[in-house]
Amino acid sequence: MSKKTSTPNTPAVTDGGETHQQAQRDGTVLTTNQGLPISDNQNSLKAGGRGPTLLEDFILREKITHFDHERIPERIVHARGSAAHGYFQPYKSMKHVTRAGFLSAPNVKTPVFARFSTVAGGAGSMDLPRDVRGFAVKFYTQEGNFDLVGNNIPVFFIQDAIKFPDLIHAVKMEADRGYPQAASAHDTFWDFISLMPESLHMIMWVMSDRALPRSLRMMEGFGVNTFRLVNAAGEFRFVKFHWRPVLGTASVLWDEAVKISGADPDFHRRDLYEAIASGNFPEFELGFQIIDQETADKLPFDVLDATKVIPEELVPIEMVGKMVLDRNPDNFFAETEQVAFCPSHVVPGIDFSEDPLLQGRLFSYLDTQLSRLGSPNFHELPINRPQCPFANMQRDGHMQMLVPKGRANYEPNSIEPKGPRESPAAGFHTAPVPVEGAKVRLRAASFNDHYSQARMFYRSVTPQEQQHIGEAITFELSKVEMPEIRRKILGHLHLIDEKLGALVADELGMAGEAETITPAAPPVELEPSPALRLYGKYEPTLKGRKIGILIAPGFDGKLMSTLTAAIGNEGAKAAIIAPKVGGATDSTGTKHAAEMALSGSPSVLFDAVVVLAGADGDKALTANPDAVSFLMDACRHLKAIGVAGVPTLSERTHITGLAGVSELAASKDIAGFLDIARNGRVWNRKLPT
Ligand code: HDE
Repeated sequence: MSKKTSTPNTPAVTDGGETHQQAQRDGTVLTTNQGLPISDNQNSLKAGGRGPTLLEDFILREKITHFDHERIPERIVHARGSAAHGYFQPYKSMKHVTRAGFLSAPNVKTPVFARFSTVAGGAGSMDLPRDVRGFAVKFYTQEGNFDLVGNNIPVFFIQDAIKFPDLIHAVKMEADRGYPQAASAHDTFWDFISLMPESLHMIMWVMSDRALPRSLRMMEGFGVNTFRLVNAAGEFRFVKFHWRPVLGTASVLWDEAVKISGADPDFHRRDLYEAIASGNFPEFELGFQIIDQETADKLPFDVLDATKVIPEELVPIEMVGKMVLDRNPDNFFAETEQVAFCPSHVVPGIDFSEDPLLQGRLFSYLDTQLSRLGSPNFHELPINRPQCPFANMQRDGHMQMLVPKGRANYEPNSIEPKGPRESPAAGFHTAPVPVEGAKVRLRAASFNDHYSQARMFYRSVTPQEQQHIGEAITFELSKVEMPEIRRKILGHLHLIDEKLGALVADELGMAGEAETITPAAPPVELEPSPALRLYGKYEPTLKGRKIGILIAPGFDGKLMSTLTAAIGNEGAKAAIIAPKVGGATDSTGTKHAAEMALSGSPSVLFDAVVVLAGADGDKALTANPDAVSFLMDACRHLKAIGVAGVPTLSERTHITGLAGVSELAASKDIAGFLDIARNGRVWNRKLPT
């Protein structure tokens, strides 16, 4: 056995004097948690160079102990999230409807922290499963924190909080086998849905392209539950909260989502972080749908039922202000992980409704923070701490971080007359909503219609969205092993829309097998609401989008520079890809750097693509399976495609002459390509067979 020679550690000499102290103050000296400077962070303390480690090594023990406890329980839902800091500013005073100070004047700028999340998967799951996205915003107002904890879909699966644990158990990985992760395409989920017709409206949304956002910057947000606004005169009205992305909405196709999940599981997180880091700050407008009691009474559904939307055509959305996300968190754990949202965090002027889902949420979030963050003092963590003064008589508890002064830790008291006291004028007042009735456990009859809005949604969206809904349901049900669950869902689909039911039954190879379902309330025809569409609602734009430019030897360098500049002028980003990350040489022999290598940059990562090459490059790309898939996928995913100098590759990938494919023979052709790209997908492209 060879005996390794070990070098004895030479303790670093510190003078303990001014130079060292300054360095420690500057944060350049490594210390223990007690502030003890560390001389060696590479070797543990041993008895002899090759001997056992000594228990005495308190530095090793402190480091490892801290490491062992680095994780806290992840959120039971919405575990995977990404967040950003920013601010909110109203467009105008909303004093006539709410006394909330942060909405009182256009010059009030309120800091915010927004966290976007998936629901079903664990913290390490990928960004692009088919799922609802959380859209939670903490407003640090001068009257306390207001948390608007919403989703990117305006309705919810269930009407009453008591069903939430069942819903989440059903959608999460199955209890015995521990899979699938972050996927609703399995028996337990669809079993639950098949027995809970109230979930069907939400199911239509979750099977739509809304559940596959292109970017967290390009999705709408909704408060979902109905809240109340209360003004200084004590008048109260119902309100639904809406967020609208300034970049417009965009979604990916299912095939893209599947491939992106492999190519870049952090697709959304990276996109948000990079956009903010490069100064392209995501912006969202906040809108209010304000509903007085009289209007609520006339609606054909209950405003307290979270499985229903209030169509904009019936009650318009008033835009009241804008949120700008302009700063990435400094530390993922301290901020994004430890942020604690609670729908019960409201400010004077905002109040709850009796929505039984919301009522349960008012309990759940505070409760979950206690187990997740481990202490009733979680509000003292920097990310959760109000940015206005706060004072009360609550004391002590695990991890108390404040040092309250004085003797009076009770109220009323006479020994500290300047201590905190209640304020009838400025304090929060619950709206004096009349309540009466016997204590009962029942679902109001006004909650009974489970099919009409599901039908309205399906009939309001574009044909492409309808097609994707049909495909998504077919895909999910194809993964369901028990045929009786599929049959029951088919029965529900028939009630929502005969054609949809027939289509899915046919695609499953189960035509005529739908179970007959008797609805609690027969569906009624509602006016379609075109505002529920995802496509064609926002102005076409390339802002915030990413165009992949694949370059290969002999390409036209001038064309590439003009194209890159034109893309920048659109507010989009050009990403240069080459077969090798070192770059590629243009027709004049100049080498251009690449940001990405082709093997790691499939076209699914981009909104539109361009391929530029000379004769040699064309030949090399045609022989490269990654280049072939790059173009074939872009074609299949209906993306705008620009090509120059790649006749052989174009032939090989069957893209020549297809709609939305632009030959970039000269710089003047760039505008045409960008016009197509601005519109998103080329829906009229006939795919080669
Ligand atoms: Fe949540 N939800 N939820 N939820 N929810 C949580 O709180 C819950 C519901 C939403 O980025 C948990 O801090 C119940 C609707 C978001 O940190 C938990 C019910 C909507 C987030 C919880 C609902 C949401 C959560 C888990 C039915 C859209 C992530 C961790 C009564 C309006 C917030 C946590 C973040 C998180 C409970 C239904 C949105 C367990 C009981 C409806 C965006 O408290």
